Order: sequence, then C-alpha cells, then structure tokens
Amino acid sequence: MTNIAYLGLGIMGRGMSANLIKAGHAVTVWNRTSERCQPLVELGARQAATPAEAVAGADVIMYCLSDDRAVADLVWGEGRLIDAVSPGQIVLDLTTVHPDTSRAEFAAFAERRVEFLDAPVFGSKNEAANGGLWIVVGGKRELYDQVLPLLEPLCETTHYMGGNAMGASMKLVGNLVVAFQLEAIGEAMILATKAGLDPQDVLGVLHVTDFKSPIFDGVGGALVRRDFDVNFALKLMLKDANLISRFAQDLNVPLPGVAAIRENIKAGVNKGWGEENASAFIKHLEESAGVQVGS
Ligand code: NA7
Repeated sequence: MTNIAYLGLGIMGRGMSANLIKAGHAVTVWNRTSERCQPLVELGARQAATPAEAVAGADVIMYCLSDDRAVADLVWGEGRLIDAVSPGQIVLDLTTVHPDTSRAEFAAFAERRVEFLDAPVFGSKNEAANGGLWIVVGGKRELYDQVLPLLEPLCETTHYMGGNAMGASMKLVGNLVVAFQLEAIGEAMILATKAGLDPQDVLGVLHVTDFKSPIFDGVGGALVRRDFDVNFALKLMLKDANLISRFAQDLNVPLPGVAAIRENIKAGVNKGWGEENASAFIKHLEESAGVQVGS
C-alpha cells in the first residue's frame, strides 16, 4: 500500500483515483471544486481541503489537470504545491502539457529534492474508469521502474519514452494522429452521406479493412447516433492542437495538416461546442457541406 495524493478529479482524474483506491492504496484527494471529491470519499479516499494538506505525508503525488495553465496554478500559484512538497516524494504529472512545462516542473521539483515524471495518458473517460489507459512516461528510468506497480491499475500498457519531457513529447505526437483520425472519419462520413451511401454500411466496411481504427468505430458510430456526450472535451482538443502546433514550431517542423484541422476545431469551439465531445467539430464540416451524417 502506498500513500498517494491525487489532485484533480475531472473526467480522467476521477477514474484514475478510483482505480488506485480499488487497488488498495491509501488515497487522499483534492479538487479545486471540492464537491467533486465526494464520490471518491465514498470509495474510501480521504478528502483534503488544500493541495498542501493532500500531499503532507504522501509517498507519491499525482495530478491530472486540464492544461498547462492549470498545472502552473497548482505548482506555482496561490498555495503553491512547490512549497508543500518534501524531499524524497515522487510527483507524476498525468496532464497533457507542452514539454517545456514538463521541463519546468522537473527543474522546480529537483530543487526541492523531489523526483518528477511526466506521464500523460492516452484514452479518455471509459479507459480512465476501466483502468485501460496507455501511459507514456519521461524521466529517470529507475524511477519509472519504481512507480510501475502504481500505474498498473490505471492502464493497459505503460511506455518508457526517455528522459524528462519525452512522455509529454510522445503524447503530442500521439494526439496528432488522433486529430487526423477524427478529421478523417468526419470528412469520410460527410462525403459518404452526401453521396447517398448508408452510413451503417460505410462503418461496416471501415470496421474490417486494413485501415480500420477504434476511433473510426467509436466516433463514426456516435456521429450516426448524433451523440456528442463528452468523453474528451472539444475545448481540450483545441488545447492539444495548439500545443502540437507550438511544439512543431519550436522544432521547425511544418504541419500543414494539423493547421487545417486546428482551424476546424477552433470553429467548433467558437460555435459553442467546446464542452461537447471532441468529435463535435465535425458538425462544423457538416454545416459547410450542407449535410448531416445519420439524419
Ligand atoms: P476535465 O474533466 O476538464 O478536468 C480538468 C481538471 O483540472 C478538473 O479537476 C479541474 O478542476 C482541474 N483544473 C482546471 N483548472 C484548474 C486550476 N487552475 N487549478 C486547479 N485545478 C484546475 O479534463 P479531463 O479530466 O478530461 O482531462 C485532463 C487531462 O487529461 C487533460 O490534459 C487532457 O488533455 C488529458 P475543477 O473540477 O474544474 O475545479
């Protein structure tokens, strides 16, 4: 049993912290909006009123917040986590952030003699709830080996990607592929609908071909049902598209496809669909095409 402080109980954090509790760890939770702690308390967590209270006495501290700004608020903002940690503690940031943020966290925690791993996760609501995430980790190899047993209840696989910020880098590379797959299934289903193909027949073909993808099955099916219930919010997809673009710009890598997809995502957010599922930006493409999939 490990004493774990888990900070941030959004869609991802609540699933992950529940799985840590079910695995028998002593979990203390904190969330900015405190009411969100209640379901975890019912599962056996201790609720802390502040991040400092949560991390006091913890062996391992994990957080999964919305974005770089939220991480900066937690680590360096009012009631700073950086002042609350103690030498020897291990911090894992599971948020999707820019690699520069991971580097800044690593350096700041190192000054406090606290170990740090960037450990963002692939998967969304269901995978977080079912312990089926895929975790990509950057930092010291021996530290990764040490925390592996803690990650096991959260995920299907873990992947050591290299030194600090390599987990964050891999996460952006993977999300680039996700962005293209969302765009691909959206454009494909709109074209198919306008051409008079039956959407279920189209999905049936996409399900078996040598270019099949769980995203095509999941998002394609949801699109036909007009189900945009949030698993992973469109506003966070825009955050990720912005991060990918910034990351590529830093490395002088042209990403013309991502730039086009980012505009579509931005249009979807500006149309008020930011709180819906990431796939909601496809509605913007539908409007331009004058057709709606599945209706
Ligand atoms: P959610 O469901 O939007 O949850 C975001 C969490 O981050 C939630 O606990 C928020 O607290 C918390 N948050 C946001 N801003 C802050 C600040 N400024 N300070 C402290 N806490 C904050 O996101 P997901 O769980 O879907 O995604 C989490 C990450 O995984 C993200 O990087 C994705 O890209 C992948 P709240 O409850 O609003 O008070």
